[in-house]
Amino acid sequence: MFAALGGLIAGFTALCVAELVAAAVRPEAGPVAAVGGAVIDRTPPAVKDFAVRNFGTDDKLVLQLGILVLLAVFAMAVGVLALRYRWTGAAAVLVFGVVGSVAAGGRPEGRPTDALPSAVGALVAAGVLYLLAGRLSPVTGPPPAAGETDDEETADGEPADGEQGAFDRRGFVIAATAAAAASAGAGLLGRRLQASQLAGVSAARGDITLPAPASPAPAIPGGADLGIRGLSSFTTPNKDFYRVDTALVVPRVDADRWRLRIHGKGVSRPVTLSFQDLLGRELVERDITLTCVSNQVGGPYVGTARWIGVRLATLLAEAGVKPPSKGGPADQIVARSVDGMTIGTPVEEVMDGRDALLAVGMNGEPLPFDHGFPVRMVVPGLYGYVSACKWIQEIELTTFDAYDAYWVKRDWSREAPIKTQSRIDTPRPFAAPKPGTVPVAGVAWAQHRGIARVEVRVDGGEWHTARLAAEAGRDTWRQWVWEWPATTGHHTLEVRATDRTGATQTDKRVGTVPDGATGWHSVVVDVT
Ligand SMILES: Nc1nc2c(c(=O)[nH]1)N[C@H]1C(S)=C(S)[C@@H](COP(=O)(O)O)O[C@H]1N2
Ligand SMILES: [Mo]
Repeated sequence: MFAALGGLIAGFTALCVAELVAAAVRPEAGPVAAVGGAVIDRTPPAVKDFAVRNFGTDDKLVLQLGILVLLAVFAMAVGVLALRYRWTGAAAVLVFGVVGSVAAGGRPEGRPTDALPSAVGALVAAGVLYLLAGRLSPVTGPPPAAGETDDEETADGEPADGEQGAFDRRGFVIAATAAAAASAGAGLLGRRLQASQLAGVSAARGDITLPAPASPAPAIPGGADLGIRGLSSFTTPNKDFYRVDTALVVPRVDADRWRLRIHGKGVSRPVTLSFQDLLGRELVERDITLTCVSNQVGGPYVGTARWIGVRLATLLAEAGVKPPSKGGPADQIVARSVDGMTIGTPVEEVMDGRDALLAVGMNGEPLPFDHGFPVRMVVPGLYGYVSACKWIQEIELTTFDAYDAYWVKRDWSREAPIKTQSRIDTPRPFAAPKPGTVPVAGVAWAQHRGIARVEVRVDGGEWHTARLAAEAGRDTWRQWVWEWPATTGHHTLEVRATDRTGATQTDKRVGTVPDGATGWHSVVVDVT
């Protein structure tokens, strides 16, 4: 019992000390974040998909809790081990340090110093465990005076803590308390330092004023938002915008020190741009709907924002890049983020005239940290994993043959245009509306093709054409509504959309891997 407690305290020490060192190195290098990141990198697509689906954005919290629980179990085991074999126990703690260090240094963006938090944390923890284990070993020399053997375990003849003899309990408790308190102090100080660093970057973001765009977004037609209760608003507020990424610690980039490098195959004039360089260029503002390939039929990973940024095609053309159709040698743009993500986007689509942006703003403010501050890519019509690199810092022109980006190495498709989809937002599943007219409403999207028609049917009957909201553009979703004359009973509502190429959404259900889910969204309701 005491041995396990000693192990736990040593584990706690390791984490707290590592937190303090991470404040000096960088928050991402902390052991839990590093091991978590390494786990994410190695998660098979099916599991990642399961995590995104079941825990949503909480998947990261679940992962971190899982790591902590495992660590606690191991720490207790190591504590028990240390009781018997002091040196081996301390050495076992160092093994954890090595795991954390390798995980931190081995991340795609890992730097050698990233190994420090885990390494230092483990060293200190090994020392603490060694000392605590020493307090637990039977006291040699004369047995303690009768008055000092003070508890039940020894009183009934059972040695304390299994086969352990009498030990200096008071000494252990004092040492353990001191170790725990010192660790907590170090941990709190580490957190404090990290928080004040973050506060500095946040304040700097708050001070940024985005210039007015040279090309403002076309006005959203009044009828684009049907204003129906339960229906997603046309523009998704930043705080409600879905977030999907592999970052356990959201990168906080200093915009003043940020640079973007454009180089590679067919780049005759490589460039490096600063944030001010971007703000000084012609800014374009557009409403664009972003969608995640991991979105299930009917799922939440889709949203529309008003993005402001620089046209990527213009920057590429200035750098001398030509699309493959004009004889350019590169067919893939590989975007790299500060957190080591790589995202491969076809050059042809980026340069075909669509509003592919290096975005600096989202819904009237600088990009939120969660959504890629200071700069990210947004390309209408392509799923986020092949187009929407957040925290971008490098654009390399290459070929699809020469390089597979992060998700492609993990079984997702090289190219992934967004599939035509529609979703019923209201009524909600298992809602119980009253008989009579019930508005069935939702959104449909087929970015860069546009939505031409949406149809709804009840219980597999005839399709009814829904009323479409005014079209804001081909790159955004479109709301729709159908007034359902609902009758009492259990009913299944289904929806399908047709895009402007005339293609109707297939009813064939496929999962999200490798290039996006298909099938019709259905909702079951009980009219009473
Ligand atoms: N650096 C980085 N950029 C990234 C990702 C990521 O994991 N890391 N995920 C991509 C995916 S899969 C999607 S769907 C979009 C989501 O953007 P959002 O979180 O702003 O909605 O970001 C893309 N850009
Ligand atoms: Mo995604």
